[in-house]
Amino acid sequence: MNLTEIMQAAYGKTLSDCTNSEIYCALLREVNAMAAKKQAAPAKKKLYYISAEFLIGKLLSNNLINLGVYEDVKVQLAQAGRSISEIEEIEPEPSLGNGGLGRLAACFLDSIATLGLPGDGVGLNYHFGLFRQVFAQNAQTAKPDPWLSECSWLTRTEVTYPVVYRGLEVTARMYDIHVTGYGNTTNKLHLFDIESVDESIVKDGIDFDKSDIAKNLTLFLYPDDSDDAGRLLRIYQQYFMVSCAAQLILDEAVAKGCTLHDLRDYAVIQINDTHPTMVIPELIRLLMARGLTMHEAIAAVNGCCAYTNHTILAEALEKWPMAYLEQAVPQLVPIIEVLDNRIRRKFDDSTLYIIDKDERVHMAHLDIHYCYSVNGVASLHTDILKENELHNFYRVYPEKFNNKTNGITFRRWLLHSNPELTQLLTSLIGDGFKQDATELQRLAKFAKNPVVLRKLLAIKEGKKAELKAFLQKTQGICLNENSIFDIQIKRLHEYKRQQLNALYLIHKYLEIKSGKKPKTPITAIFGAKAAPAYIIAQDIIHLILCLQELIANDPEVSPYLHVVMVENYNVTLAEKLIPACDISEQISLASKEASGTGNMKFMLNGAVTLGTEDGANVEIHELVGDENIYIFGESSDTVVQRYAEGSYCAKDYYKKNKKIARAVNFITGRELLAIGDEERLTRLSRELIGKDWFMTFPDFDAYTATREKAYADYEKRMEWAEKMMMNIAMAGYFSSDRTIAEYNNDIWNL
Ligand code: 26V
Repeated sequence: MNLTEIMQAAYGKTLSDCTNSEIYCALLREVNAMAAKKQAAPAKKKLYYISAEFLIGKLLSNNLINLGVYEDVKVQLAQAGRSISEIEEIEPEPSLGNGGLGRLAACFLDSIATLGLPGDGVGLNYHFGLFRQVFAQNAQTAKPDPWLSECSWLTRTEVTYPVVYRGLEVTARMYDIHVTGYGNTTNKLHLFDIESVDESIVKDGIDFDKSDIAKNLTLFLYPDDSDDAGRLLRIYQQYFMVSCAAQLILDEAVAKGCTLHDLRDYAVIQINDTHPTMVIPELIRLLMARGLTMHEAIAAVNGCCAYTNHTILAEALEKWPMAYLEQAVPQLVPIIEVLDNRIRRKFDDSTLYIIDKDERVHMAHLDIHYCYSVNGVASLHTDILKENELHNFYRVYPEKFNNKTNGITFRRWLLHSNPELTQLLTSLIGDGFKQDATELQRLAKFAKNPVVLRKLLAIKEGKKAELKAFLQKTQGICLNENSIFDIQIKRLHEYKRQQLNALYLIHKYLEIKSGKKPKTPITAIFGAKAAPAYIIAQDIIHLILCLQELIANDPEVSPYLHVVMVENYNVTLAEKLIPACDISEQISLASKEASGTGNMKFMLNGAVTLGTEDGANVEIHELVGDENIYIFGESSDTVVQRYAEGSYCAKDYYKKNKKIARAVNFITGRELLAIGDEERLTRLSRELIGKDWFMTFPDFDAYTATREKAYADYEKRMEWAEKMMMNIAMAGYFSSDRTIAEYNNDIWNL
């Protein structure tokens, strides 16, 4: 790639005379042209990864890396006095996901292309994605987050489909984004949209008229579903996505010679959580319209659909009232009824029914009956599905259940986000790990080598200084780079227990006040968005922001403890925070976090985990051993049992444990009330004492003690560096290349 020639041809200017935007747009066009040339010839059988979320992050650097031209471009820019990081800043980040599930889908697309497998993503082109988070008066407010612009990775295609609802027909158009594989072929992410969407109906933050479907269908990801209109809109969105996907799948299969009876030889559909579940009845409907009997259509669909479960939280398992489906997509109702009747005839067990006694459709049940594979996303999660949550289904379909422990793409989470570490690892073990991540294990032999360990520590220091500069520039936050960076970044949810972290910080604040100062100062960093309708989550953000203000203004404590909540946490921020982290907070209530993937990104970048035996933490623990991780808290068995017995009483802990009482009372104490909102703080404290549904109190003492132990160990720098090295060495298992190879071997057979 010759940038001088490209800029001359595009703008008639030298590289140094071009603006950053001009360079960004020219590079984008060039990358797209290169990617287009790398598309493989259509394979007979293809994977369709349908997902309501694809949290792809910025694409420029990632694509340059995958196409093998990143270094070249960086050098050419530098020679013209320009920097690649300034060009990267121009790119808007599409916020097409909530969190882990969407980011996983993006990592998977990268690995599918990298392994040279024929597989495309299918989703929706939300104009404003998830909201942009803005803090005001120590609280979260939500604003639209537009990302579509003239110069975009999205290309408009000529593919259009009709999508029919009760009393409404819209025309869908497909837009494509190239998915580059690392040194391999290119696949596509297909995002569907309609042209009648009207961005101007968004008023007042993210409020809009939820009833005008033709204008609002693809405005936002998961619009507020706290009311009926919001829930109905989600059904409209989901049906739009799956109807487009189904039409695309059938068209592509038929073009390759499929007779429809043999659909399974042409298509495999991975259903990412229950959001795309309606693809099952929709495909059956379309196959029947093309001449198959119901029986034949069901068999054809069953042969190509596979389902991934990403959560066991009851409130997150979708159950749509039949009345809503009647109102939006009446054509699916008789099909779903037939599917349910077949189950009722076959099994004398109402827990297996698709339609319950309240006329609600259990989307996960539909998936399990009519998919040929059902998988969980970490070993513990799959075990819990089999033994508890989906036990009755496991009994009748043991052969369908399998585990696929999540993974992350090392291209983005190591090569791109931490080139300095990548360079060190390459100098030690060569660059084979870039293709085969398990080669990282060869680093173990350097775990006691002081010269290497000092280099590792120096890289961490450098990334901390970089994060400091970045947050200073973008958010006006000033970090102490000589402190311990202790980071919790993930969606704000009670089960993830940011409130436990906050209780520790209150405890620590009070300890410092009483004269117990930490050897090395501590910086506790949070990043999290909360669903706008999730009141307690908003209250927890409020508490953290109030603590941040209180401590920053307390000269007795601020030299030793700094609480920071970064605004609008997203993929770009994660790429800066993770390489700079010392301690990775993975403190969900055991049994509740299906897997987590941030935990894997942190370990790969040499952070040490402080966590519960939950999700993939269990597998991290097994791999690195007790010496290289800080595990605390009650086991998932105990937690499951407590819920079953209904035996947990928060108030008992509050009454008996002085430290818990002191920390909880502080929430509504004089200092915080002087800064914060009384209603929010009281509600949160009442919630904790009266309910504490996610059991923070039983783990409080163990968490505090284990966190102190980690801080004490941090002082022994060489021993700490050894832990860092062992985490990196054992991270290879968590490459999404491994996960995708397993999906392909066990489920897709491409
Ligand atoms: C969704 C909702 C929606 C309604 C309100 C409450 C609520 C709570 C949780 C969810 C989660 C939806 C599924 C999900 O995102 N699961 C995440 O998937 C990741 C990738 O497999 C996994 O690493 C995370 O542990 C899991 O939470």
